[in-house]
Amino acid sequence: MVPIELTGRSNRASTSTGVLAGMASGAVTVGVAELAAGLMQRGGRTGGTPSPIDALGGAFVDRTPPWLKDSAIALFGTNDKTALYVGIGIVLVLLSCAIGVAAVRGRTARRAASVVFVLLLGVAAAAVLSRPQAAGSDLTPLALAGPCGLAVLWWLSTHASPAARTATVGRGRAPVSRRVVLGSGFAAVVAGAAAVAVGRAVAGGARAVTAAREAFVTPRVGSRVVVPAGADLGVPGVTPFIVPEADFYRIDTALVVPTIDPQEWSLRVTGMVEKEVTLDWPTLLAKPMQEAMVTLMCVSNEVGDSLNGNAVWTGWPVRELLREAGVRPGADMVLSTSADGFTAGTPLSALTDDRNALLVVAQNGQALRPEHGFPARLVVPGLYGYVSATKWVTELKVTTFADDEGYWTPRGWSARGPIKTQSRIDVPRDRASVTAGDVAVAGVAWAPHVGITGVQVRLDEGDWQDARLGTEATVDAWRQWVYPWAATPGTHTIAVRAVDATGTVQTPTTAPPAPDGASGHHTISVTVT
Ligand SMILES: Nc1nc2c(c(=O)[nH]1)N[C@H]1C(S)=C(S)[C@@H](COP(=O)(O)O)O[C@H]1N2
Ligand SMILES: [Mo]
Repeated sequence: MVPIELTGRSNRASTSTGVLAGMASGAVTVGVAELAAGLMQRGGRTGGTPSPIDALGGAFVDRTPPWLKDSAIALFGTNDKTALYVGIGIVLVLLSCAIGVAAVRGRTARRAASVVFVLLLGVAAAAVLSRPQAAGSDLTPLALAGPCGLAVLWWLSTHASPAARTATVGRGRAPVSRRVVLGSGFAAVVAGAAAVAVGRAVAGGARAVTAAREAFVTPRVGSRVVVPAGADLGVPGVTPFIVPEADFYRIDTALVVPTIDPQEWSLRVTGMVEKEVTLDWPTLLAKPMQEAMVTLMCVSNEVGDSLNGNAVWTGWPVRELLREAGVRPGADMVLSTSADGFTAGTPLSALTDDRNALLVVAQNGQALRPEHGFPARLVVPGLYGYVSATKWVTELKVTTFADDEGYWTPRGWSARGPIKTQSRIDVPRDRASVTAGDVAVAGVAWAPHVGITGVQVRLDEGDWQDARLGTEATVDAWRQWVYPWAATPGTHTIAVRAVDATGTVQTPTTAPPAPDGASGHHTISVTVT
């Protein structure tokens, strides 16, 4: 082993080593963040902008004064975005180098450089959180990348100086050779850059979707849907009357969420029509839109489960689109197809009657989330999702039940799927223990497009007692209910049943989800102490 002289200049790492340490740390930080962000965007699970680079770019553009924006466009034309990214890249490289050069200047300088590094992460985090539809989970890439980048910075900068390399010998560890330090530094730069490239490639079209969703302006509607006072009873633990998009259940056959740039999207109306119609995005957005509150239900929902949710949907009535195409006599079904090949067979009558089946573009006033069908999907009151709620919809074929079938029909599910009247106890939870005294038993009940007029609760083998209902918003939405229970010590069974607007009482007969929806009373057991 070559002994190292601990004198003069050799005691300090060179500026170039510092540059390498900084570049390596910066590349690893950005690489890990962009890779994680790309995977998140690809998974379609994000509403906001998890890529710190995109977030910084977006935040910068938002804060750019108009004159600068205009001159940037004048200078770079349609390359203005490329110019922005190049600019961000240059700034990041310079900052990384400065941090690295400082970090090899000894302990105190290294600490200071680390503080600056963390502050910059904070700036990136603020940019991410400032983006439209941002969620806390969008910070995951930065949370993963920060420690990695810092570790690279520390390892390289502590082993960069000859003094540090020999110092490790004193602690009984083998010194890290200069060659290993330099080699690791270069490898980290290359790996970081590769991760950036992979991350951005993986995100693919998801990026176009993010941009399009940010630019989306929810269309105006003639009359807004309002949640009537008392629809949400406010009982703690009960499913919110309007379920936030981020919490809305998701069911589909898509392994990878389709990413559709609305500029490339179109919907074709084909089959038994007078003339085929192709609807593109600007044309759809210019149509007179409506709002409808509709509770969406999955046929796979077991009694007591929560594969369902209520939302306000904005869209154009499907009947108007079918009117434009002109339905020919004899048709009784519309086979809707999604960009990923899924199909649903919906009775033509459910799309043309007055129930306001919508070609939806917004959920609760926001552009549809990618996983809920962006840019457009169907929502049909009263029918299970598998026969009606096609997401990423690209074709409506007017046809017959005799000639065509939806995706799930040959897989053991019935061709027609009206939603069964059902009710659920949300609180207390099954097998919960509660203290004796006043206990609110509460939940939701639904009979979409028919309406709920009563909910009854049975304790042990007692009589059915009326629960108090939340205000009805529309017949297409569920209703909350609450039953004030004077709980006495012991183990009790609680069952619930709904009564719909036709006076029909929910059946006690149990059925599994297949082929046309589960039935039976949701029954729970509670211990009172
Ligand atoms: N493209 C597509 N659309 C689809 C499905 C699907 O698998 N692919 N599943 C349907 C089913 S079974 C249900 S219950 C609803 C669920 O909609 P959500 O994920 O927005 O809650 O979407 C429907 N639309
Ligand atoms: Mo479903």
